[in-house]
This record gives sequence, C-alpha cells and structure tokens, in this order.
Amino acid sequence: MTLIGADTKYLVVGLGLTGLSCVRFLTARGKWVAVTDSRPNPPNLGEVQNQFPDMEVQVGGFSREMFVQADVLVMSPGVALRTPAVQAAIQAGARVTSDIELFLSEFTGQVVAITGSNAKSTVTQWLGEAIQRSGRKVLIGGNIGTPVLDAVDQSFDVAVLELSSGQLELLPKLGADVATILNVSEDHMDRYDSMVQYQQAKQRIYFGAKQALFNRQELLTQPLVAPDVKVSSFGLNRPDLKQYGVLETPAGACLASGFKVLLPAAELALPGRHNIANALAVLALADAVQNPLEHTLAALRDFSGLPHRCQLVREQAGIRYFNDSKATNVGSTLAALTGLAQADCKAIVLLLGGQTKGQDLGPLAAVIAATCKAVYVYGADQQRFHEVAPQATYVDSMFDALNQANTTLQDGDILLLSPACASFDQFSNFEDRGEQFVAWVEGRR
Ligand code: UMA
Ligand code: ADP
Repeated sequence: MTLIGADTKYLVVGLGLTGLSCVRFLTARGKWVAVTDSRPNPPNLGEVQNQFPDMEVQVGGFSREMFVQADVLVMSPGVALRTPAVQAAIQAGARVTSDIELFLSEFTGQVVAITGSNAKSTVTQWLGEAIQRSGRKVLIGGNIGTPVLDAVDQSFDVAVLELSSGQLELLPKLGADVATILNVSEDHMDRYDSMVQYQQAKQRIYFGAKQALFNRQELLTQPLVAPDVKVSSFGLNRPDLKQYGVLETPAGACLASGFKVLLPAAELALPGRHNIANALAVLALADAVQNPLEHTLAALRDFSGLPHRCQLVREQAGIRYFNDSKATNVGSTLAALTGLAQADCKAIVLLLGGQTKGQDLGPLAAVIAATCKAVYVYGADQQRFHEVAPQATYVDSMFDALNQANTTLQDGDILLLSPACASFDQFSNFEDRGEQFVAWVEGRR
C-alpha cells in the first residue's frame, strides 16, 4: 500500500492536535478521510464537524469494522499500536502512518531529529533559535507542541523536530540529516513492557540518518543500528577529537570541541550541569547542519530557557523559588536536585508527587538525602514515596505542601517544585500545575 494513492482510504485515529492537523492535510490534497476517537467528546470534534460536515466521524469507542475498512491508519502518538482495533486493521492489510511520515513525504529541507527521556524541548528550542540567527527559516515542531503538518505548506530551510517514543514507533525510516538520543531514563513504563522496549522505540530515531549524535555518558543512547552513518558524541567529560565535551581550564570549565575551547560554561544563561550537557548537544547538532559557530555561540549565551523547566520564578528575602513542573519523571528531578544543590549545604525544600507512571523511584533516595532539608509529597501515588523519602511530610495537595513549607523557609533556602510525576490526577497538565505554583509564589492565590 502506497502512502499517498489516488483511491486510498485514510482513517485518522485520535482527534487531538495531531489528528486535526492530519485531517486538514489530507483533505487539502483531496483524499478520502474518516476519523475516530475513543473518547465520547474529543477536543476537536466540533471543529471537524463544522469544517468537514460530510466526513465520517466515529467517537466514544473504536469500531473494528471501521478500522478494517481503512487502507492507511494515520495514528496519533497517544494511541498505542497494540490497541485491538489497530491490530485488527494491520492484520487485514492496513498500513500504519503518522503526521511525521506524511510531513517528511513532502518536506525537502534539512531535518534534525531529537529524542530523549528529558531535555528534548529545551534542546529543540535552543537549537532552533541558534539556526534562526543565521537567517535560515526554521520549523520548530513535533512533540514540543506544534504538529508538523500545521507548517507543511510554509517553506522552511530546516525542520528541528522533537520526537517522542510514541511518534518514533510510527516511523519506518526517518532518514534525518542528523539524529540524536540525548539521554534515556525510565519513563512511560505504563506504555512499555520493559526498558528494552522503550529504548528500542528511541533507537528508531537513527534509522536512515546521515549523522548520529549520542551521549557518551549514557550507554543506552549509543546507536545500535546503521554502521555506515557518521557518528559523534557529547558528554560532560573531556572530549576526544571531533567530540563535544568539557575541558577544565585555568579560567574554569569550558565547552569544547576536541581540544578547541569554545565557551566558558559560566557564560551560559541557563543554570545546572544538565544544561551544560544540553548546550553541548546544541553545539554538535548545529555544527552537523552547518550553522555558523558565531550564531550558535550567541544563542548559547542568550537562551534563558522554557517555562516550567527549572525556572527561577522569584527571589525574596534570600529564598529562591523554582518551578520545574515539567519534571514528570525521576531523571528530570535528579537533574534539578543535583543542578541546584550547593556543596555541603542541604538547602532544598522539595515538593513532589502525582502519578508515578510505574517508574522505579529508587534513584531519588540518595540524592534527596544529600540535598534536601525537607520534602513534601502529595498526589495519587504518594504512598510509593515512603521508601525514598522516609522523613517526608505527606499532604493532600500541592497547595497544602506550599502552605506548610512556607512557614519553615529561611534565608538561603530553595523551594523547588520538581514532582517526578505526571500531573493528571490533580491538574489539567504540567503547564496548569506550573502556572498554579507560580500564582501561589507570586501571591496571586
Ligand atoms: N485517543 C484515543 N484513544 C486512545 C488514546 C488517545 O482516541 O487510546 C485520543 C484522545 O481521546 C485524544 C487524542 O487521541 O482526543 C489525543 O491524541 P494524542 O494523545 O496523540 O495527543 P495530540 O493532541 O495529538 O498531541 C500529540 C502529543 N501528545 C502525546 O503524545 C500524548 C503532544 O505531545 C504533541 O505536542 C502533539 O502531538 C504534536 O506533535 C504532548 C505530550 O504529552 C506534549 N507528549 C508526551 C510527553 O512529552 O511525555 C509523549
Ligand atoms: P522533554 O521535552 O524531554 O520533557 P524538557 O526540556 O521539557 O524535556 O525538560 C523536561 C524536564 O527535564 C525539566 O524538568 C528539565 O529541567 C529537565 N531536564 C532538562 N535537561 C535535562 C537533562 N539533560 N537531563 C535530565 N533532565 C533534564
């Protein structure tokens, strides 16, 4: 089955951001499209019914009959491939595709593909801004929040794509100009049977790539496929020739390529060791798409980060308040704690909790013990934290945690929201959780 055929019947599965962009793309090309969503009232139902009144739309469950009639299933990344109706359609001969594959079938510019358990959005945005400085037109899209098909009709020189494991599972051969796995730690264990399965999904980013970039301090990021591609690496240790890393100099730690010093780490606007690793990835990826070094270095100095990622929201009476609501897994909370910790001083008051998504919380124990003066745990899976934070205070909500923590804060303390969990038990999403935290900190609630 070809992807774009004259009589192909497409079934768009899921009617969120991705689904709506796929419906628009296919109908604009005169294709036969039906759409389905297992929720009774998905977000874009009204929009589709208004714009495409003749389109077959089925919601409130997946009908096997509808699936097996389709030639091509255009999947949303949140819908698992093992869903029985999807499997029935595949058995009946349907081909599976995605918004990313449809986009790549028309896009002719350079493609940078970025995945990882953490840091994807930060590196995607940072790199996008570095390339924009050179005057090239850059699409910054994918899992970061802009469906790529919403931008397919504009002429971009470079697409910097953030790809989740769910999006990668749907791509037979991505064929990026440069692809990277930034890091791999446990996440989405409610969707995968094992870490191996999760890592395999991430490895798909290297399929057909011209260049591969991996994190040499994280074995699971190393390309297992494609022996012919040009491979380079980044890491916080000393780099070999043609690698990116950190060189200790008399003037302090510096970002470097091989033996060549490029930038003192102290000149980065973003705090924390994890952001030095992110900056090294940006340097390497920018070089792979021939971005002039002076533009990359200027972007490294100026980028002040995305909201909800270890973001300093207030400093008052010597107390610093950080919103790290995007820390939805253990790896990201570890990065925040180690990045903000001060030597020989337990100054962090940590707020965490929510839905743990089946993760192993074990790695938190030692770091919490070494860096936190107090811990408050709230949310659906709070009983799971007893093992890793035995001295913690257990409360009903983030606001109870804030109100109680507030009475103990002193000059020099850091109040850190870095939940290590998904937010959906008590908030609409991580943005909502972060915004409510910021509103409390700013005295607006
Ligand atoms: N749906 C079903 N049946 C299911 C599961 C979902 O019908 O079994 C329907 C839902 O009812 C909903 C629709 O599918 O109406 C949602 O589709 P989706 O979950 O694929 O989400 P989209 O709105 O299309 O957004 C997706 C990404 N979401 C997910 O992968 C869960 C967005 O990433 C991304 O920005 C967007 O495509 C554009 O590329 C968000 C995300 O949370 C930020 N990503 C996860 C993460 O970063 O951890 C992976
Ligand atoms: P993603 O898109 O992969 O979720 P983000 O850039 O949105 O990544 O950051 C998610 C969380 O991960 C934030 O809490 C952020 O502070 C943290 N983070 C950023 N860079 C790293 C890194 N290199 N290692 C671990 N955690 C990181």
